[in-house]
Amino acid sequence: SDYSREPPRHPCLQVNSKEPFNAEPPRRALVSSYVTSVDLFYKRNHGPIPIVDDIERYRVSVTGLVANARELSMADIRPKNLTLLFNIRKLRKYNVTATLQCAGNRRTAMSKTKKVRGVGWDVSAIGNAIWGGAKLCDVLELLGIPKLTTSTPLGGKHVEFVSIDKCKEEKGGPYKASIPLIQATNPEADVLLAYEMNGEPLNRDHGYPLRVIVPGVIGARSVKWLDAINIIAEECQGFFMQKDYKMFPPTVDWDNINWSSRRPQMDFPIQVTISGYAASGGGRGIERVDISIDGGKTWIEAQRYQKSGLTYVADGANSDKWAWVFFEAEAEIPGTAEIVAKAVDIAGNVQPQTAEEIWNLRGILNTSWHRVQVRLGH
Ligand code: MTE
Ligand code: MO
Repeated sequence: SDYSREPPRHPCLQVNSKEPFNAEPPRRALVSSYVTSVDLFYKRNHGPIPIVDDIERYRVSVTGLVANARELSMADIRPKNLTLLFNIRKLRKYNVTATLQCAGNRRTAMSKTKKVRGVGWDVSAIGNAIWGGAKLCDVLELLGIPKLTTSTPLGGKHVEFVSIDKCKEEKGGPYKASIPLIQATNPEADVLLAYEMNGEPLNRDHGYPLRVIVPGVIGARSVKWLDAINIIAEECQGFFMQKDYKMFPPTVDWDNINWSSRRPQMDFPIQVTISGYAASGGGRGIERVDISIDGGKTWIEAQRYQKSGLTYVADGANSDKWAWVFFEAEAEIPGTAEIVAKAVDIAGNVQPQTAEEIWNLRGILNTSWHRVQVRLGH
């Protein structure tokens, strides 16, 4: 693998692995802004960052169980004013504010119960951005697959995203993942082929020139550096769908693991950190955030807010359904305290008390109460 042409990165990032490059921002920087700056957004890679330098020749092929396979150029996906004249059916650009989170976020804390394998993330493998791009459902409609389709006439039921980058988990092949066709063709699911992040063209780390954004779903399905979209009958058989990102109970260990016994993880569940974010997968809003300063014996409700345009909206209205919610609470802390934050989503999902009860072999989805020990004075 060639790591000689990696892009420049912000010096503040905590680097968890250099090759491939995996890094997260410091906790305080993360909650300083509702929309995470591109520089400080966590970076999760499985190989060297690919180089696409001839954008004119860049194509995404759409193939598989679809009647009219096609190659799409950037101009097809992101029509400039001039090319619009020649595109009879243009693809509208959408901006979707969505929180992306790695399933391995907070893995390090899970290792305290029992060691888990994987990149050792603290609490910042999560970020919120405004993604600009075409809706996947519109792209598929151009190719003859109507909105809200569960199966194509040729039997396609899943949409696979194949990338340009190569990784060792795929034995040198490309990173890939899939989502169900019904989700891909659902306009409400807001699945994007994104070419912008916070109003700027995607940078190399985040998938230039084009990536998938699957809101409300673990980051692993939001494939970067898109090369091909395949309509397939069964779920993608790639490593990251079948041999990773699955929840195994504590009775399963590396010598008795049966990967096919579990489904690939999709939605991410609820979680908060005391430094101030709460997020729930599947587009579910945050109903309440409770804060305790005595380790969970008594609770107070925190204020929640999101940003609408440039102003903060403090009614917890969940105006951006795919985005995290920031919270704030004031409490008087006696000498020492154990601060705990716990969120409830609109479906009534509550965070579990300890990582122990949800410990799993791959160390993913650590949604347990976040506890921070505080000592004042000295
Ligand atoms: N896409 C490709 N092509 N290669 C990758 O290594 N990593 C995935 C996903 N898409 C990955 C990828 C994982 S595990 C996560 S959490 C997100 O991208 C991270 O996206 P980011 O680096 O833009 O934060
Ligand atoms: Mo991830």
